[in-house]
Amino acid sequence: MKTIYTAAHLAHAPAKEFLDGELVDVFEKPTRAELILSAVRRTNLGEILPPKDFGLEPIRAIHTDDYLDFLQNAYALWLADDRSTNAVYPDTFWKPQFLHRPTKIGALAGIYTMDLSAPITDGTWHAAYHSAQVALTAAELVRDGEQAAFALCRPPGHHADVSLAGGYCYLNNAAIAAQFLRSSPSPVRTGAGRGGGRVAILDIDIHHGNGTQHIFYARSDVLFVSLHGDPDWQYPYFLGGKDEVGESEGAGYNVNYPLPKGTTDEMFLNALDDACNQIASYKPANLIISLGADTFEADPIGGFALTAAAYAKIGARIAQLNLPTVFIMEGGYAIAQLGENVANVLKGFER
Ligand code: Q9C
Ligand code: ZN
Repeated sequence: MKTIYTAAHLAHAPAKEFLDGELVDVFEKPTRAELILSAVRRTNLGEILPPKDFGLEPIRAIHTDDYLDFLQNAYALWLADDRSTNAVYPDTFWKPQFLHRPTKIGALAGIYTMDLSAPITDGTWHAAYHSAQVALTAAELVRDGEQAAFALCRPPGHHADVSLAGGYCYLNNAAIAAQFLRSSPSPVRTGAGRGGGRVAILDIDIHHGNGTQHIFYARSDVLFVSLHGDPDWQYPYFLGGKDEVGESEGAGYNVNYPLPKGTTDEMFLNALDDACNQIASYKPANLIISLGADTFEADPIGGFALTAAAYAKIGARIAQLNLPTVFIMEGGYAIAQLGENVANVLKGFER
């Protein structure tokens, strides 16, 4: 399969995030994407192509204009407010009982971010915009007839909501790609073809894809299925429960598999099997995989016990669905094995 990659992600390199009460070096760093790219090269997965530019429209189909303006202007406002760190962090967080609309950047950041792990640097918008274009380019390849494509997105996207950044995510690449596939019938395949049909999103990052879930929560034309650490112990804590099944039109089209700490290969593959059966009965035209490798036993912010051997099996199980599939890179922070684990999912899929 083809891989879509751009060096634009290098523009996003915040120094610090706040984790477990401490300011620490960020886990979501540029070297992640470079290591995945070299593993993809080493395995001869296929051609590596730059993204096309689809502009802002497909991004505006998911995110609000005020949020997109915030992302684009935040760092300049930060500098104008005499701040010196290389990234914007909220001073305080907005809650529903608050009545005053703030203008100060530290407070605006508290409206548009949900935690202290989505710092906004000078280059964050550039990187996030092109990360979304990477996802769109991979989606277009699949829409136009490729059986699969790998969007090597960085920064990741599944925690980003309509007007909310968080958990290293700014633009929801998977949601943007899903909406693009929904609203763009293929020029080469008509009728029951690849574009314009229903879309299933399978999220296998260890963190629940809260943004993706919420974006499609009331819709039946996009099925969201997620395997993740139970929100009782794993970030993002406020979504990801088994009882979250969708609402109104979307009731029955959201499926969560919250899993315990220490989840093994066998436990994960069992849940994946069930998730794949759900997807098969939905009969989507296209499948999007939010691909995280932070399920690995050595992941520094994970908590599952998956071994390296699991990743090819995960890819092979997904391939059994026999659907046109867009892989979209999300998390994974065990730097030494990250590239290999990701490449093994993709190779496992191709075999
Ligand atoms: N004490 C992705 O993998 N920090 N994002 C958690 C827990 C945020 C992970 C803090 C982790 C975000 C795309
Ligand atoms: Zn994650």
